[in-house]
Amino acid sequence: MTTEVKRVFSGIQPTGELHLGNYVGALSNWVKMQDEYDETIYCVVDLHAMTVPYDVEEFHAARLQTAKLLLAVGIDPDRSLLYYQSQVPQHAELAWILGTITGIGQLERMTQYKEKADKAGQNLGLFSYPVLMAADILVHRAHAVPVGDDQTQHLELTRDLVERFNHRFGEIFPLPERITPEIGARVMSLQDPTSKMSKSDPNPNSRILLVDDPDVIRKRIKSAVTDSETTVAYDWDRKPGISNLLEIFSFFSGRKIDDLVDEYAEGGYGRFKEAVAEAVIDGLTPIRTRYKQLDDAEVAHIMERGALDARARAERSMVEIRKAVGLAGY
Ligand code: AQP
Repeated sequence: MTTEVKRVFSGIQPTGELHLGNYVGALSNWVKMQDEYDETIYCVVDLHAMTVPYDVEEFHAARLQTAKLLLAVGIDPDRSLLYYQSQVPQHAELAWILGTITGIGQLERMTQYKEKADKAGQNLGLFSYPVLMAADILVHRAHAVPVGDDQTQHLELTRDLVERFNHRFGEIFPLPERITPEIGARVMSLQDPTSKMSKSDPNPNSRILLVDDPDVIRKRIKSAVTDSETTVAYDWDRKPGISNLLEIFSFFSGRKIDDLVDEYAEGGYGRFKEAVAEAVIDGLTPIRTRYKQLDDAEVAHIMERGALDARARAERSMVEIRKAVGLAGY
């Protein structure tokens, strides 16, 4: 059932607003891969976001806001399939099937589960989150998955499940490859450069949102935690704060880290931070502008159209999967 068409799948949760880490680590690759692969499929994974406590109205609004941001960063609905996960029930059906070949011990080792369960409390959905993520990827038989570094363990589980499933039921799924950017695969918090920038960090100064205006961006970068020295250098062990800013700077300016270090090594952190802020502002301004121009009803229509197409594609896969596992017919 493997095919010559090279297909990309990735998803993002509609929990809160999207931040620089999401963009640098994942979304920028989503956009690029539209030119590099035959098919790109992107999903707002709302079922995943239900695994932590949420407010129903805010959650509903965040789905649409996330869809709008994806369009604003450059996902083109004429070239990519874009939809809400919950509108395609085959994701959940395949997750059930994959769950029957997933070991409990393997899920218990997932660091994201441990971290989130500590913060938000345990539930079965949170525990089986990586199985649903595997189903998201495999229901489209994707070959490549652009994600940040934090998803490495989940992708490994997906690859294990592919091998286990194919061995038991026949060659149904291709082995998906994780695609991460060379720099910025893990953008760190601006307030604690030893932990990743995250939507759920209670301190808003820890992150920059894609819709933040220039003044907020300047303030957040100015107050980013660094160290007590004055020389700009790329050294994650000794200078995690400065190294994080250097990666962000390099991403947005398109310049090499060595080049930036040469130019900004001396001259103090103040001047360096100002330059980082201006590069980020230049990069995010077009996204913010496009976001403001998008019409809610039009975006809802795009998502509806995407779901129709995604359901048809996912069902084609499921017909073969059901047959392989012995669930076809009456
Ligand atoms: N700090 C980051 N650096 C690089 N990539 C990141 N990603 C997230 N944070 C960073 C990548 O963004 C994609 C979408 O993430 P998600 O929203 O589906 O899941 P997440 O990893 O749970 O995002 P957050 O912000 O960290 O949310 P919370 O706070 O809820 O845990 C993924 O490809 C992810 O790798």
